[in-house]
Amino acid sequence: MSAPIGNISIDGDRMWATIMETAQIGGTPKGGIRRLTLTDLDHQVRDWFRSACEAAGCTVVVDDMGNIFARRPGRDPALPPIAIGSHLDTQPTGGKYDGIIGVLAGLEVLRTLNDQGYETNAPIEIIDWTNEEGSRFAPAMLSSGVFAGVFDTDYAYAREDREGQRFGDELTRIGYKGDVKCGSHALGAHFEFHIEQGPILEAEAKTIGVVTGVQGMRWYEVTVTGTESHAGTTPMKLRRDALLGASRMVAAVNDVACAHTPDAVATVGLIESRPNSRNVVPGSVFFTIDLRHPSDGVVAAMEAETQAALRRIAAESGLEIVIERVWDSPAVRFDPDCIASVRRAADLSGYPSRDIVSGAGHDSAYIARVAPTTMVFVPCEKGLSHNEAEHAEKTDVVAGANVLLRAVLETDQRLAERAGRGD
Ligand code: HGY
Ligand code: MN
Ligand code: MN
Repeated sequence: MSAPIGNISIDGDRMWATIMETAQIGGTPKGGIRRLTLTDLDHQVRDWFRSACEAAGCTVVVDDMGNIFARRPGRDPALPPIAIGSHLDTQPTGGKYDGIIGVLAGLEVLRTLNDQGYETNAPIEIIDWTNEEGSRFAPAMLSSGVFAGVFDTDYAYAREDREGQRFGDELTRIGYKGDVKCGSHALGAHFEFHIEQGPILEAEAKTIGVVTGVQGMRWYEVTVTGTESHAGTTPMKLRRDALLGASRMVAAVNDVACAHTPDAVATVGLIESRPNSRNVVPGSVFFTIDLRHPSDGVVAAMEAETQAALRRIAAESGLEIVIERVWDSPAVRFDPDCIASVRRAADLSGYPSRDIVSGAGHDSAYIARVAPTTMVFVPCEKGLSHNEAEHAEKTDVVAGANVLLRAVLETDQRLAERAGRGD
């Protein structure tokens, strides 16, 4: 008979050592990680993860989107696996914890179950979802999106980075284009452990965020076209300056979010001015827009206001404009039973917790469409993330991993009983 769930704890030192070890793969001088998806560094950490899971007795399968599934067998192979998933790819100036603690806490859960000789009813699967960040290849959460049927592989393979490299070619190049069809197996449930990436838990001195859902988000690509001309000879009133117009548009995007405070956010994170020469009036500017709000209705209103503002500025400035919506991820509500298991695990473990809606996107937002899903958050310092200075306290990360472990084990028991196959 296995030990009562509440008495099983992970080995915090071992997990922390694993986080610090893999942080060296793509580690930056400022203490962050630069490990863009499908680069050689992503290849390296994938190989590391695969061998660590095999050493823990897992069978490892890679699907045709490069998602890695490390499965620990349970008592009843007929039960769909309970998954612990997140991502190992990072932003260009990412931190050590975003996505990474979710995958490595999953590995620690497996190692702990092995140490304890604990046999689950269902198999447990640790998943590394490819291209969660969407920084190199837009949109974000691309591979969990294919798994959930939101995108197909042809669309995904054709996505290009800013250098024109194709997702499918890069997946093949690093040897992670598996032959298993993405989305071809069911999941009994999906849990994701992650830093909050915002200021709320730290401000309220809460150790655990019981994540009830994810806000709505939309991405756009904008091209503004004017006329390249000589910086010294073109009179100001004759110019068609694409960068001047784009600058006014960036300010207008900011105004749209400010008109829907306190919950709306809007970001222009990527901008390219051409020909990018100091003595040429810019003739063309490409930039991206990221709009988010907990309500899909408000995101739609923000989209309409943004479109109107940008088209007005273009008309006033004599510029052409093309606005393309490249991603629409509606607001998501997670599974009530999974949420309750996280809340109970936090209470059982004596950690202060609060419900929270995720401002950041996560693979769980898409997986929630095909499996009962929720997330466990822990605070990060000053809520800072997507920054090399991202920091989480070891005690919080260990606490969160213990809540993850206990929520997964309780869910395993609940689902087995519901299937009439519990121990
Ligand atoms: O954009 C996001 O919220 C996530 O970090 N990919
Ligand atoms: Mn993440
Ligand atoms: Mn991220």
